[in-house]
Amino acid sequence: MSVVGFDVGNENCVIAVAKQRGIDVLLNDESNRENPAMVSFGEKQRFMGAAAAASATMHPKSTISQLKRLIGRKFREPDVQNDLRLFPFETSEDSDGGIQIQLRYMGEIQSFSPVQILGMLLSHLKQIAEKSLKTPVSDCVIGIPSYFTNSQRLAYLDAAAIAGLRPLRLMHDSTATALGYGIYKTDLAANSSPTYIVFIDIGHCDTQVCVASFESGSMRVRSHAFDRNLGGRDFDEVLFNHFAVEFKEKYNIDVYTNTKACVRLRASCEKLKKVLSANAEAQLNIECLMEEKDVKSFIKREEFEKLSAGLLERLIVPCQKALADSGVSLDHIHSVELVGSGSRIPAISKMLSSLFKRELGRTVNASECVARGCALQCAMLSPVFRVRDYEVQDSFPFAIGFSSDKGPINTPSNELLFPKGQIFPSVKVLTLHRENTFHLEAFYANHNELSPDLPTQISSFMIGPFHISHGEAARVKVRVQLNLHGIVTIDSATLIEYHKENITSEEMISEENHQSSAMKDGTLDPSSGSTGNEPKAIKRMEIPVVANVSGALTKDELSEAKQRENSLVEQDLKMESTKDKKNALESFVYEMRDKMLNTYRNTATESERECIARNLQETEDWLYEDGDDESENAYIEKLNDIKKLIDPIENRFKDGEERLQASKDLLKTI
Ligand code: ATP
Ligand code: K
Ligand code: MG
Repeated sequence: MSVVGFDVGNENCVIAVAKQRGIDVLLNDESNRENPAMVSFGEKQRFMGAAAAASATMHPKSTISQLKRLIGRKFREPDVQNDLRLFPFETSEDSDGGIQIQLRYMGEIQSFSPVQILGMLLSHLKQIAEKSLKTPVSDCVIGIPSYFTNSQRLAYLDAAAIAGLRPLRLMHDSTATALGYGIYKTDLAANSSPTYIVFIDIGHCDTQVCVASFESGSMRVRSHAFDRNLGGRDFDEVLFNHFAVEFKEKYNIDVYTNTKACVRLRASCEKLKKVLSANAEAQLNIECLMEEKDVKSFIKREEFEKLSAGLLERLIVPCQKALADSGVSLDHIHSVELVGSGSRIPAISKMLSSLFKRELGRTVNASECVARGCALQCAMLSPVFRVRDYEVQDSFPFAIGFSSDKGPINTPSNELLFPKGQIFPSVKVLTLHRENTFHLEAFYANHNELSPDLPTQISSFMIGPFHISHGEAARVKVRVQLNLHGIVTIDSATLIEYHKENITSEEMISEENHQSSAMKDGTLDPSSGSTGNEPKAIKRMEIPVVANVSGALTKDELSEAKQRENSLVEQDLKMESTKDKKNALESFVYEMRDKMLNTYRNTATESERECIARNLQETEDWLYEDGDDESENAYIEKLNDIKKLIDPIENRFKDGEERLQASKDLLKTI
């Protein structure tokens, strides 16, 4: 069983694996370490990763990228609408307000949810890993942005399940980076006070900042901050808009009205941006962009930097926020590590090093750190692997509150159930005074932290039914968890009845020390987390909990999605083997044509030669016309037909060769 980490980016995916001697990044078929995060639908088969990227400009409307932007989101959210305007593929709203992607496949328009498409991508990454490692891959850790909501996290788990993966943890990208940084840095242990590091990850669509502290044998995330809508692609867009305006004037074309032109110009602007990272100026040349016009232009790095001044300015915000939330002052920061390929723009590091008043650290592999950290975490969580003891404490970036039919539930100090910055996984036990079925509601408590257009609701739970015999003396203990994935669950609800005269316990919230509770046998210890002196229970009973979770697939939906994925895989395999058969026929035609002219020249009669030459020509013509897109069997039959004509000649030739050899051998013995 392998131990694998996946960084699924909006643009690039990286796969890392833990081996005894360290972490390796896996290569794909093209020998690249990064895999384009794309899925493309051809007429009769899908293409993934590098193959999908190759068909993106040819089939813009059926090539899906930047999946993380859509996963676990609702169609009408303004952020989503903004993204959809940029995407070349068609979408619509489903009956639950979710997103459906429409594209042509097998001769008709078909719909897929972002979860299904992410499942395809994950399954592709899984295949690359399995091929490279030559073992099945299932246990894994997958990186996610720290700002993902409960539904986005659930959607990731569903997509992983469709792909046949078992995530041991969905891990915040920056936490993974920090783990990879800290575990090998034994010098951090030498200091008596913690070492504070800032990690800044600028990806294709987002920016994530985190402050982490390192001590001997442990690390702890102090804060996460982010800008969900600021990444490399925004710099591409600056160039795109600049040239769109220029081309309108210069060539009188409006690229905004033409999907293919948009896709091509965007791709060229991204390339241009990369050129400008290493050069002071860059040329743009696109043949036949639209209306049969070739376009040409040129830009200096200076001008690009001026155009992106507003974006650079925005980068400051999450950096300052992370620092402020961590409570660590700038002069206590040991180093600032810049990662994510979006950060390769020179103006970005210039701006950040003046903001943090120092040279930026470059200890971390900027494009592989997330996957490497995930693989390490997977090794730590996997029972089959031994890693040195190292404690990872992550903190949750959103405050989570609970309310019941009776109103909000707060701690005695009037705090929320999981305040912002809560170290997780975390278990809290609610002790409530209820006499029959009740509801609990989990929600993100601070709308501003969340992004104004995301729903604050997380899940609702129905606890019950139950019956009590001693009204006053009964309490319900609800075990609430913010789990390793950052998902809110209710693990259990227990009805506990006491002797009436004994009851002292009021409604309360207590924190469960999950290390010690793990050693108990799963039943709830009434004293856990409380100050002790609790009365003896006379009766305890498990109460059913029904969760109404928004964002997750039901069991039936999940198995349906898995089935659909299986039949898509089958169709892909069928098309692959059809292609192989077609190629085999084609090369057989060329090989035989050559042999008939050379090797078999003297073995075949003239009429045989003519007949076969005619047949080979006919087959070749067929391959380019009617036979261009035929069934696997059609190619096999054609191949057999020609073989039947050639076999007698081949046999005669072999006999001749054998006789020749025999006479040679005879000569030698004489
Ligand atoms: P996300 O983290 O948003 O999910 P991702 O992890 O796929 O996305 P990265 O691979 O870290 O993103 O970065 C991709 C971005 O980096 C793209 O916008 C790409 O254009 C940009 N990029 C790559 N190389 C360079 C370069 N040399 N100069 C400038 N930008 C670059
Ligand atoms: K990446
Ligand atoms: Mg990334």
